[in-house]
Amino acid sequence: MADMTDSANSVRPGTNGGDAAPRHDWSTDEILTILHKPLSELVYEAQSVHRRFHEEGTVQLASLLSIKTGACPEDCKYCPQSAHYANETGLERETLLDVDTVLAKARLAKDAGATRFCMGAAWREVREGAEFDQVLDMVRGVSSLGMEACVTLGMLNQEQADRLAEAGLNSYNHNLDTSPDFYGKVITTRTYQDRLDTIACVRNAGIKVCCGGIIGMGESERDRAGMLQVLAAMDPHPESVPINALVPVPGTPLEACEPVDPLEMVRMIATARIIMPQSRVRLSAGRTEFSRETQLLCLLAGANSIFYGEKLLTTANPDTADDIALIQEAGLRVLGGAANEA
Ligand code: SAM
Ligand code: DTB
Ligand code: SF4
Repeated sequence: MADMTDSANSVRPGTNGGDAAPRHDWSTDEILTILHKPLSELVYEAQSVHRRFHEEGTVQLASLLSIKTGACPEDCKYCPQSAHYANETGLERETLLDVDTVLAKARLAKDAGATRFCMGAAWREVREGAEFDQVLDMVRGVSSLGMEACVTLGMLNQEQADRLAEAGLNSYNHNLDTSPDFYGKVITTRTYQDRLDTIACVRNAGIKVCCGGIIGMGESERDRAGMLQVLAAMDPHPESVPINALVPVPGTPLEACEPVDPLEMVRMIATARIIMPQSRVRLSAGRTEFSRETQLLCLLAGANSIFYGEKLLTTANPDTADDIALIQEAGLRVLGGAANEA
């Protein structure tokens, strides 16, 4: 195998050298070596891979909507929607939104330039019944608007994934969140293997996989590399890899975590780009704490999507006009075109 410590000079980074097939055998040590490269080299390498695999220079705008908020039985320590911390966070629970409300939001997002609409439910898992049928209608409605429909509904089984595929779902978001080693410090109510099993059902149903994680929860750099190792071992790689910086919500057990060093976010994005060259790398939660310049660096280091709209699921996100200006300042274009004239 090639010595990947000098991959920029020896082989096409992220691939098996001469051919363009992405690699799935990255070791955690190799990934750690990339994460630790001198920043100028790391960003150069990531930008080179990015240009080779994503010639068009576009950024996808994905809008998010929480279709069912709060009261989630899981204990994810970062999450304001967990019922375990509801007394401390004070987040109001809401029942599932109706289909018309969701489709009206999707239309607004489309008019503002988004080409992907992601709907999130604070569920531990999907359960058959009227609520799931309602979500299937939302998926049908969003796809019929010509947008990529994405949902994140917790765990699911094969039959449920097949029904989502039939309804026209483009992607299912289910994150690993962190490395297998650190995972138990963040979540105890579902296992890492549960997550991998859900992702396998999504893949088997022919739905695109959106899978990434969070940095800034107290994990080590080896944990960050370990999470990327599991993602890159997936064959094919997840089509979409969201990298979130922890939003430390007051009342959650992780409220006092140190803010993520902006350059660590750049490093994480650049490394994801290098080892998963064809994936869409999403600069996700945490942008309100990052300067314009940090976000520009992330775009230069290979991020080619952002969440767009005033809200993520329950927390704030930058202004849409600022985001369009940011993309223009980077010399990039919005995927799909609608927002480029704004
Ligand atoms: N309940 C579903 C699940 O866990 O798969 C879907 C919704 S959940 C909110 C989706 C993802 O959002 C989580 O896996 C996590 O990576 C991310 N997330 C949640 N709270 C966050 C926070 N405070 N900061 C950064 N990312 C967060
Ligand atoms: C993902 O990786 N990040 C998004 C999306 N997938 C669903 C969610 C971020 C949530 C941030 C906390 C909140 O707004 O509640
Ligand atoms: Fe529930 Fe998802 Fe939040 Fe975990 S991340 S508490 S599963 S909504």
